[in-house]
Amino acid sequence: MDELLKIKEEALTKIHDCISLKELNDLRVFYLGKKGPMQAAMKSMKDMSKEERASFGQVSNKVKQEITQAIDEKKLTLEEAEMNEKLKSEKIDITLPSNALALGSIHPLSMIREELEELFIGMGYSIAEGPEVESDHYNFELMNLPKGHPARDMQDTLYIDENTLMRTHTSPVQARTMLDAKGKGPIKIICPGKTYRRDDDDATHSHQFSQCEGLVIDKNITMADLKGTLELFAKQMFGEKREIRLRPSYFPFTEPSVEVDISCHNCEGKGCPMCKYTGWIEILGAGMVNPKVLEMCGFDPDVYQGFAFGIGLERVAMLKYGIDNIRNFYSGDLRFLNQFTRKD
Ligand code: FA5
Repeated sequence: MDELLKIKEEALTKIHDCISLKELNDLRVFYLGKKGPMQAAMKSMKDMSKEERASFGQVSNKVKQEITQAIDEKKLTLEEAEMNEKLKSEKIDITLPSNALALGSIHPLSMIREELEELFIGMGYSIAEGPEVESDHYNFELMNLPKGHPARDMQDTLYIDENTLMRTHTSPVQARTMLDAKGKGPIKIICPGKTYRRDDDDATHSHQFSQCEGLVIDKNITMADLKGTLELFAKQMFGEKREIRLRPSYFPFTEPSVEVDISCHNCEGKGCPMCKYTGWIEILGAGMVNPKVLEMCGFDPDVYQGFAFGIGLERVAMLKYGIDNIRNFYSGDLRFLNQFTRKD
């Protein structure tokens, strides 16, 4: 009996002090298994009287029960502690700042193009496209610039062969759109895209640049519609206070033709280096579609009229963002590009 109680005390102490499930399992095997001290003590039963054996049996069962219960309770405690430890080690601190993702920025020319597209789509225009490698026919002939026309010199051309060229402006898309419409209006399109000229590169000129063409054809279109549209464009791109001024000009494909100036947003029209002290900055060419062009492109000029404009996108971006050299747009220099952060 003393031996049993000694075994119990020793087992309960060891169970109490045990710190891992593995150790606890070893204790279970040791104290409750066949080769443990309990079994060894039981062997002495054969020398006992019947009464002694009965009470010894009772006590040994009780000891076994107590050890089992102690092990079960300890197991629960250890499992809980283990789980808590695991949770602690796997805890995620969602308040920690994340690693910043290196986001690219939208190219300033794309920003201007997208802004223009949004503005004109809002006014019911759709976006038209045309090829950059264009035929002389669309780029010049249908724009009322037959071979030998002196105004062809206004646009120094990169020819691929006698009849194929890199488009010098987005105006051939006017002809393509009108011919597609087969003489039936209305037409309301803009066409942003790349254009090419044999110009010497300098701070404001590039051999490849971007334009945005605009064309509206319908009945009863007047110069007032053109002016209202361009005024809205100027205010949207450069601010509510902007005004526009139309100066007579010449383009073979529009009659009358105008150069459009915008009041300088840098000096509010007072005069500064940006506007060469005139208070105005030239921004685009425009006019009423020449009846000859309408006719060549399948529209009856007695029924339909239209206006058209051609905006230099680099020029708009340079004015809007205060960029002083057109080459910045094409250099891919990240110090330049990173200044234009994404709106989103
Ligand atoms: C034209 O190209 C006409 N097609 C515009 C037009 C369309 C007039 C419809 C009437 C009706 P112009 O050659 O002026 O026009 O060019 C228009 C704009 O393109 C210029 O105001 C300028 O901003 C830009 N541009 C012209 N050449 C270059 C160049 N080498 N580099 C950068 N921008 C240029």
